[in-house]
Amino acid sequence: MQWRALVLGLVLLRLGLHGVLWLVFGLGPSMGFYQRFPLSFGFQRLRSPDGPASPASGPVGRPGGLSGPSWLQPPGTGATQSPRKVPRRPEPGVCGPAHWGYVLGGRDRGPDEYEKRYSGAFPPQLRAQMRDLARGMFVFGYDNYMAHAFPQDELNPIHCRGRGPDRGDPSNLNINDVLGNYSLTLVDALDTLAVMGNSSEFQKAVKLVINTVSFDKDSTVQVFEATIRVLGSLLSAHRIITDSKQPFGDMTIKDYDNELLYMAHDLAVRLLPAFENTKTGIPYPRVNLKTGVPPDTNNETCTAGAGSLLVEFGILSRLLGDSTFEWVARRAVKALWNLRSNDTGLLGNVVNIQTGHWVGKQSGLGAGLDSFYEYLLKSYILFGEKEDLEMFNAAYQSIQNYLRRGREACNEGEGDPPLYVNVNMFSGQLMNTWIDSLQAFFPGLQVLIGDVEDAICLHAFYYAIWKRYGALPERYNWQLQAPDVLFYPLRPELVESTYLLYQATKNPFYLHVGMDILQSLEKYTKVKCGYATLHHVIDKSTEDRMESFFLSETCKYLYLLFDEDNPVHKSGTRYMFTTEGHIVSVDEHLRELPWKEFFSEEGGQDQGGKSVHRPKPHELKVINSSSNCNRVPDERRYSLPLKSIYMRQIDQMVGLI
Ligand code: DMJ
Repeated sequence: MQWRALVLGLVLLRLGLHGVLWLVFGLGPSMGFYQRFPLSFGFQRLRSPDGPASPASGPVGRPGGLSGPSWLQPPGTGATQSPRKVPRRPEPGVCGPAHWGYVLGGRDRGPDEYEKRYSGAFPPQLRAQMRDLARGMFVFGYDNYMAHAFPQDELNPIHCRGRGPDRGDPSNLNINDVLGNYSLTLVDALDTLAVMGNSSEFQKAVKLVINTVSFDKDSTVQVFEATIRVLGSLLSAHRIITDSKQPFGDMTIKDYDNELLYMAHDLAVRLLPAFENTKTGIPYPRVNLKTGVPPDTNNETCTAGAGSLLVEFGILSRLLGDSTFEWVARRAVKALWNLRSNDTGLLGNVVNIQTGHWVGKQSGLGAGLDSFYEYLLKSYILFGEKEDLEMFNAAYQSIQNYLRRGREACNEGEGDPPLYVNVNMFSGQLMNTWIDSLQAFFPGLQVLIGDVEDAICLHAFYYAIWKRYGALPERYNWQLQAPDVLFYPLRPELVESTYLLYQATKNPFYLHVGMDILQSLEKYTKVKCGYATLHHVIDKSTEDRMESFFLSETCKYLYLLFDEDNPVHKSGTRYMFTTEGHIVSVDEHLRELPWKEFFSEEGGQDQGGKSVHRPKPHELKVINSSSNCNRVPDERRYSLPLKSIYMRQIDQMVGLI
């Protein structure tokens, strides 16, 4: 009897092991819908490395250097590894269904047909169940924040307490860069409430923000974090409130007098000192909201931090009719852009704002650079300024030339599947063998430009890592096939890309990915009063922190993935997401330059050759206090139809959404 039980046990163990291997190394069951969506990607493709990775040392990346995956080799060193040409963008008018057809392999099929065909692969009831699970996730986190943490910045979900800046340790930048003592989580979550159609809570939350949040605080925060999490959210909520169409339900606020816009202006003015007294025009990374740039401040900033302020600052400028904010943000982008390597066209990840010297020469798609690229494209989508698109296109080509390794096509040909690695900005040489979890946003950006096939592939790589750990480690070493940095702070990037790829392809594969992510978040991160950071993706221990982007991004993208009829994709208005996931409608009004009557676009001269006044850094405050602040957005402008030329541009850029 015992003997039989032993044999049965061994058989079951073997079957279980097979199941685990299949889940870890494959991308999931071979169901019908994969037949038209042939993705075969898993870690088994990698050859075992001969030895441990040696980051940034030795001949890594040189032809004939270390053996291992072909990602170690620079582009152009193997028969199948020439630098990839950026695929031709769909022509205006070819976007949409025809392009979707192309993505899925049948040129003549529109998304509806695919939806019909695959609807059985993810039943509508299951979709509704997942949508409710995502909403429940948000509500649990939000309610607990309101009950245990508000008015503090963040929720400590394990001990059910609030968290504010670490006054005892000003060098604790992990906390102090983000937490400004301004009810961060509530502010950051505003538009998620609207997207989920919760008008009563949205109205309550907006009033609470108006009545209780102040920026007159002795807090030294990172300019970038304050911009994307707070400024961006205030502007997004303001636009939702003042939208004459109200697609999310009644999100109007009784007697609303543009208070959120004024608050955004107040915050932005407090951030402006970061742009003064900098020799390059690249801003200081941190300011004190009361006193300006601290005397002992650091002159080094990361590229993404300094160069991804243009969307929020540009929106603010265009709503107020005050060029100052856009001007300083644009000046920073251009200053960084001009410092790119002449040889590779790449930028590094850390720069000295006074000397323009690159302190960090690593060029990649993750930490330090991610949203820099994202905002070149998104600024163009929003404002229609051609130079932003030109910079983006050039950057994208350099990325293809130097960062992309592996074979040319996603799912066929010899060699390893493509991967984007970290290289030295000047030489293009590989600097290390890890990628970080922030880089998982990139497939979403590729969807926006129509490079969907490559997006599918990179997303699959990240999903394979997720499947292995039930989360994304902060850094994953692709040579060792193991995490380098083990925490997962509930980041949204993989969900964001999953959502955008689902919108582009309508392939239910992405719903399965979303379900998988939802379920592992529930399983490993849900704690007594919210969702906790995973301290260790392998042993699944947790940390007592729930970052505000969990509510503003992770939950929002998960919800939108399953909420097929959400106004974000069904109302007829085109929405763009800021890097913090805040929705902004793409409309004509934001493509106007309300200050054109005062300043010409090109340096110092108007079109008639007359010299005109340009704002100089030392004049910034004067310009602001002479204030355009009272100039409120003209409601009539909102109802103008988009000009067809802009429509075409938008189609070209966001036609897939
Ligand atoms: C968010 O604050 C934003 O998405 C930002 O662009 C990157 N980091 C976090 C999420 O991981």
